[in-house]
Amino acid sequence: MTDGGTSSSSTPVLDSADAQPYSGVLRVGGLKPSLMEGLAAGGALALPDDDCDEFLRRHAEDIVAVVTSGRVGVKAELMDRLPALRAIVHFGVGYDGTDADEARRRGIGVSNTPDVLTDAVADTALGLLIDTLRGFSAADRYVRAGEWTTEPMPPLARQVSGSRVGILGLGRIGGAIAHRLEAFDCTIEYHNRNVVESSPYRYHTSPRELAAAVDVLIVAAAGGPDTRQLVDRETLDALGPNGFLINVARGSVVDEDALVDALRSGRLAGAGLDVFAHEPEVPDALRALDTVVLLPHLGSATVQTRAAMEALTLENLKSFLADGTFVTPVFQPESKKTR
Ligand code: 8YV
Repeated sequence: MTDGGTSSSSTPVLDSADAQPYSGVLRVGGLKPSLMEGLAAGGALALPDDDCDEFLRRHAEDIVAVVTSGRVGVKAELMDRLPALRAIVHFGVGYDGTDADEARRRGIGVSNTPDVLTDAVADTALGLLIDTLRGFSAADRYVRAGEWTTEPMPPLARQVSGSRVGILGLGRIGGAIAHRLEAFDCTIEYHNRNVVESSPYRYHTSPRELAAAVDVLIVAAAGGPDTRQLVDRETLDALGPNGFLINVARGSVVDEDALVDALRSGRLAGAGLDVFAHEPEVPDALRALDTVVLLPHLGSATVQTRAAMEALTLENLKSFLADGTFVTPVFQPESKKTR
């Protein structure tokens, strides 16, 4: 802020560096509104949605850091156009929208916001699990439609307590889901890329083997090329006509066409989904099914969690701008870029 006066003015006058702490920063895609406002107020630019050629011609050489969401991310083509890029800062724990291998190859660091959203996402998984097995959302629609006075009661539902639950991906979020399930006396089993030595739960060597052993399969694995369609048609068939799928991870981890097929044909009992293959598109066939609970990717969407994610995103950005390192790196920027 400046009053246009001299340095003897009683109003503090910031020099341009203080007023523009985020110069050299580019926002890619939509983020929490207060985060977008704070970035813009600090001098960050925003990549226009369309016709970004002229924008990039003017600004590309100045951009050292991108702030983005895991869903949008930075692909190799955008990296190609940002020759000074050193840091990709994600608002969210997932960073599958970014070509992370390519970033690493180029010495560009990647950060995310782990831990701060673990509880909110695990709570969402439990909420979806209970809603899906007990049919609460469908029952709510029945009451709202005035059917209680005229129609038979909704069909009897399935018990959550004591059920056998398989967790696909026993990381931070998978572990927090398991912790909650213990209070429901559930039998917990899991599949993970590696055996988790400290875990008391039974390990299965494949998603299919896990699905065959449980009533409910909860997907908590990170998205990205390594987990693409890990839950395939055979895994859904192994879960079977009395089985349920819950997904709070990424739509890409499940073969969505196979899921729709299995649900429509009754080869799967139901599903609770916070994530989809082509968000915000949701297949019409899913909307038509009462056995499915659908959420608009709101796993981390609480006031407290989103504030913590925003704070950690800015901590990573400021730390990078100050000394070239992140607080919560997926991997740090290389001090000397190898392009
Ligand atoms: C999103 C998420 O970041 O952290 C993740 O990976 O999927 C969410 O928390 C959030 O919805 C903002 O896009």
